[in-house]
Amino acid sequence: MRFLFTLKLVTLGFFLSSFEAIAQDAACQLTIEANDRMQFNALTMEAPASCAEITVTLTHTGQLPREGMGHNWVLTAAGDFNGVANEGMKAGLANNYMPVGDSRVIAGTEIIGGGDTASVTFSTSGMTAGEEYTYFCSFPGHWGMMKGAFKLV
Ligand SMILES: [Cu+2]
Repeated sequence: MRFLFTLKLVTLGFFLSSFEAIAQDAACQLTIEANDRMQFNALTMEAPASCAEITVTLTHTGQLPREGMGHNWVLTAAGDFNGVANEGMKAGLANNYMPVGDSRVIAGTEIIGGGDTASVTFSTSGMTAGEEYTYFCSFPGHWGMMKGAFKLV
């Protein structure tokens, strides 16, 4: 009888912890949209600091092609944003307007056009909870409007 009871508790604990793991996993999956009016649909994004990895999925809800109204989602430390944005412009569309091999780029998706989706998964190991990071679209001229604050909370 006692054995059965213990077994049930262990089973319950197992289910609870797998439920927590699933909930935790879902909280580490973020989505954001960009449109033909050069806008993201969110000015801030956050994820739990307990996420070892975060996946961000960007959907371009517009119709314009990537050459004219392409968007991506790039993450840097707030202080690195300007430099990365400017150097990204020189890197060109072939490099998704991101400086190649630049360690200041924490994460970045490819540039997509209307109707497309892109995602990126990155490790949070070098990031600090509570610190402000900047996400932006590195397509030339877009980051004035298309940027926001990212935090691990
Ligand atoms: Cu853009």
